Amino acid sequence: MLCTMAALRLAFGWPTPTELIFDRVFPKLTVEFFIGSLVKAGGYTPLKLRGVYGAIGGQLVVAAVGGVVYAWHVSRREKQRDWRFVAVGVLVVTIVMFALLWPQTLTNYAGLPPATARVVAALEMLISFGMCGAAIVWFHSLLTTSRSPARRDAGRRRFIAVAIGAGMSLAFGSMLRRLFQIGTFLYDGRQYGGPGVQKITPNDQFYQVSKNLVDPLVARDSWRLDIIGAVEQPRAWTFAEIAALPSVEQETTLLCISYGVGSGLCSNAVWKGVPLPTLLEQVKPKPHVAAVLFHAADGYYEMFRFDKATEPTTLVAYEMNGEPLPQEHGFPLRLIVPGLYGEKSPKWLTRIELLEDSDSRLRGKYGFYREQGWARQGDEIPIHSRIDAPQVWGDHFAEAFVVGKTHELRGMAFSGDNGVSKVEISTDDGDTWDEAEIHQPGTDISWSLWRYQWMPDEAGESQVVVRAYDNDGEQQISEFRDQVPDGATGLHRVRATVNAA
Ligand SMILES: Nc1nc2c(c(=O)[nH]1)N[C@H]1C(S)=C(S)[C@@H](COP(=O)(O)O)O[C@H]1N2
Ligand SMILES: [Mo]
Repeated sequence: MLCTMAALRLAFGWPTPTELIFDRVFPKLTVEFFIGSLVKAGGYTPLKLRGVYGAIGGQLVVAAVGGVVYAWHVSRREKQRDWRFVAVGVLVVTIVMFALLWPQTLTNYAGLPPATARVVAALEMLISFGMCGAAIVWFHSLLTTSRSPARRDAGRRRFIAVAIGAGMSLAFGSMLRRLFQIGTFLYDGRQYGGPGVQKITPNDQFYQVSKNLVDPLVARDSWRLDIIGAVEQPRAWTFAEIAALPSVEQETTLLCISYGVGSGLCSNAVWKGVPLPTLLEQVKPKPHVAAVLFHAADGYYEMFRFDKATEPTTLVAYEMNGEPLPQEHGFPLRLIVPGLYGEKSPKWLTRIELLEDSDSRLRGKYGFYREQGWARQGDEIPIHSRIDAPQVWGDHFAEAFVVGKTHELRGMAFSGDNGVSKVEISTDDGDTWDEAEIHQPGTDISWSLWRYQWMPDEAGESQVVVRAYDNDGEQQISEFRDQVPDGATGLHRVRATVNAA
């Protein structure tokens, strides 16, 4: 059964029940429980791995119980085997699992359109649970010795059973290794920061956040994007149809709600794509549309208010810094939603659903992260600023400053979707402030890079602090707030040691 699941996942991107169960359960956890487990496991990757081993163990236990029940049934009926009993069992388990996992059955890691994805998910379960049933019958008949004439034969049969079992374990192990190699473990949580920060983040250094064990590898030709729900004319587009529409190029910064003050889950790129309003015009939204709910190939779903979807800077993007969207950033197409936390910019987008204000999903909280309790207080990014250079280690500069010498401080400032008008630096823990130079200004929806020449005039310890203002002159919030669950606020403070010349 496990071999079948792994093979279907590797060859065709069919979702494994393990992944569907994870995604079904994850939104039901509270954000506090999730972060607590993550910290206990020592990070998101170790937590994901624990989940995988737990799930594999769990499936072995369930299959073993199935085997025991079958053996008990067969011996009670004094039969040699009973295919009917197994077939009914497999069907019942498939139906129950499919019903329990219904919302997640849209998942297809090759990017099949949602309706087909549902059929494929059902087929996957039927085939892999069927494999389990067949293996139980077959191993049982190999291992039952009551009717075999000679003891020698029984020994031989046992040997064959063990050899096949071992061979399958080896095959499963190697498929698991392959899945691990293409898994998110190597890049999920990648951060971008430090003295090397450039205005435009290179694609391979762009920060990365994924809920998945193995990210989708979408087949662009069979992939479709559809818009359904409260619209007059629902429709689906092929990739070529979207690429043929008038496009824009737009520099936009993304920032994850898990961005901690001074950390690196934030990057900036030039995205090319089609403004979402262009697609919305074609489907004619009904008058009382209040929100957009989107779905992705990995079963990810989130929503945001409708007026954000009608802004010309909300894009369906297919290029990043002049290249096709990299796989880990949402190939072939993702949403770019300026001003909202990164979780509202779905990658591997497959479906957009417009919801009327009467939709019950609006009143309950709905969304992969929203259900957990992230962004309860709103999904808009507040003003942020960060010191990137000289090199910072934890809460202090890596190297000491020298009295009378000029040192260049550098960093970024970002306000979501309201530009950056001013950046100020304090070298005395916020007692006095001096304006920094914005030498690489951004747009309303992208970060600005600033620099400041500091010549310390006395030796000792001090705190360097940065704060920014947006285009309305609003000042960055200085009160510290943890990133969990509503996103961080507070100023980036870095301890500096100043030595005498
Ligand atoms: N389909 C899908 N979209 C997704 C996610 C995901 O796991 N699956 N993660 C979200 C989160 S939490 C963030 S912060 C951004 C990260 O985008 P990036 O990895 O391209 O930087 O993608 C968002 N879109
Ligand atoms: Mo995120």
